[in-house]
Amino acid sequence: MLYPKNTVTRTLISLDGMWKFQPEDGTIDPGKPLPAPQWMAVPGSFNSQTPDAKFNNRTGYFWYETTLVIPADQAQKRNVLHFGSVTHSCEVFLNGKKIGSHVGGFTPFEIDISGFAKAGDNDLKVRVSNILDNTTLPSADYHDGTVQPRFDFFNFAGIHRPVRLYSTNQTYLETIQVPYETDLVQTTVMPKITVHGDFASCQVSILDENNEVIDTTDSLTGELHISDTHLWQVGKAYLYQLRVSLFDENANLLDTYTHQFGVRTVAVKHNKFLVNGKPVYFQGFGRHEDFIASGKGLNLPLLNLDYQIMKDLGANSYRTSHYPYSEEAMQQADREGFLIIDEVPAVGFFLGFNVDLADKRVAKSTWDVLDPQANHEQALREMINRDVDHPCVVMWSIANEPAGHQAGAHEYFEPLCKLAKSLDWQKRPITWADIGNDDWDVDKIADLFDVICLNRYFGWYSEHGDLAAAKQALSENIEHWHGRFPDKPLLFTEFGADTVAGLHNLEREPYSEEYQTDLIAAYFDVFDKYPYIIGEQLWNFADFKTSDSLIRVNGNLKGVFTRDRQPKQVAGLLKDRWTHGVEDRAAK
Ligand code: GCB
Repeated sequence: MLYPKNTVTRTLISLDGMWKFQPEDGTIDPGKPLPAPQWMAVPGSFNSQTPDAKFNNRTGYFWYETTLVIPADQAQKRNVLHFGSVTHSCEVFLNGKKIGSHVGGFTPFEIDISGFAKAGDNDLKVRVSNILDNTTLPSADYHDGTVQPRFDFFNFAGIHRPVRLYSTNQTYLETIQVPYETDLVQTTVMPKITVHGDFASCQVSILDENNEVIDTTDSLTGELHISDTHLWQVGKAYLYQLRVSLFDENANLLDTYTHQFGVRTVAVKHNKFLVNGKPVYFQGFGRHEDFIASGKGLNLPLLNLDYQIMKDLGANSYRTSHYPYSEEAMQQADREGFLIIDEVPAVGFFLGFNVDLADKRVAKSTWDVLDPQANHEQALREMINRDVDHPCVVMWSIANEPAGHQAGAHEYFEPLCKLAKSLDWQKRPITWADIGNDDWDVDKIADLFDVICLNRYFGWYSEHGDLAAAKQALSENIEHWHGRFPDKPLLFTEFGADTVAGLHNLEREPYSEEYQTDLIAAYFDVFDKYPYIIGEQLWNFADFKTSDSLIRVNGNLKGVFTRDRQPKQVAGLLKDRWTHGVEDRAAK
């Protein structure tokens, strides 16, 4: 699936704006106008656009409605509706007829509406579900019409990313991927292009950043060459474009599309993570797509601000915890030279988490009770197909904090790891974010992955308030993991402390800005001792909304920034550290 763009042969119409919206209540007929609608902004979560908590927390089905106007000259063409994402699943109706559906809330899908749409006004309705259960990604307990999330972020739902109508001719480019081989100077590009329909000839060219053509072929399967390659580098992006054009026998243009890519290599070797053959050190965050009013909806000014804040601190990376972020976020990471760990929404795959925490014993294995394999495979396919050509993506994360220590975990993950490698022409490294319960002595899955990512909360959920003990536990944990997997790099993908912005405490106690600063500094002291630690990504970039619970006061407060992006004290520590010595940390 190609990211929708206007080109000489393609017209793009945005359907973003105010749509009509109504929770399902037995009165809705897809063939008739919604009987009692309210306004809802698209893109955006529906949960944070009213002050009514009961409404915002509701579980079930929700209807969106808008008028899709197709200009007469466009009606002759092939017309496609493209959704950036609808969370978590949906059915789409045009003029009262169901024309498609999609499961999975964080990846795009599209529907060819040519046979159903007419010139002029068309009634478009989307029936969205926010129901999650034992088969879905993310995972949740679904009982008596309510969802109990097994994850620590608010179950935002709705039409989260842009909705666009685009038109093509009957012959069109279906997919483009840009596999290449490079010795970092000479690059050979072997595009993989699929076309629907007939064409007489084609032209495939590589353009540099000045839009100069640097090589061309007249075959869809031809090789192209870049001599003196401008590499895509961390913090110093360079992006090429592959332009593909199809012609009929009279040399009329049938379709044309330009697809962006960057050239760089990624490898894991002897405890190091190499980009373009040089070790890198990941500095950055676990994050969330989360904000006031827009919820998880695409918010471009916020997206830009977040990159600027992260760059200002000297961050060079983040993990898309705990689901693939918008394509626009990945495009920006390509431009800014960020390193992205791209994560599927496999979160909450740990049954009996509380029981396990309390007495280290679970009645039944997660892998006997949950049944998410088919959806997990689908989510991996959709994420990798969407993001495979983004140079920013340097690693796939197959899950966050699964019960990797329970019986059946290895059998569950092995085929998914193979699938991830098989879908990716680059064979990027794969990882998962390990939870403390699935520790070095009980883990059954680490051998499947290239990098061990650790989420650890010494000094917070254990050794609470005692940083000397936390440092000791952290060091021991690192040494144990390294002892068991001496060749695998370790990357800390979560560590942090809930911190109430503005709370200061002379004794530097938990929840104060001082404690958060001390805890992060303590982790840094420990990390610097070990050459095989390849990075530090704090939890979290910013405070974020969660469901209510005894340990969540106005959400998760482990942000380095508040939800409205005001810095806490620890931001100064990060800037001091990250704007100095990153090369030394990478080379240590
Ligand atoms: C974790 C989870 C993350 C939570 C975090 C916390 O381990 O991966 O989703 O938000 O802990 O703050 O408890």
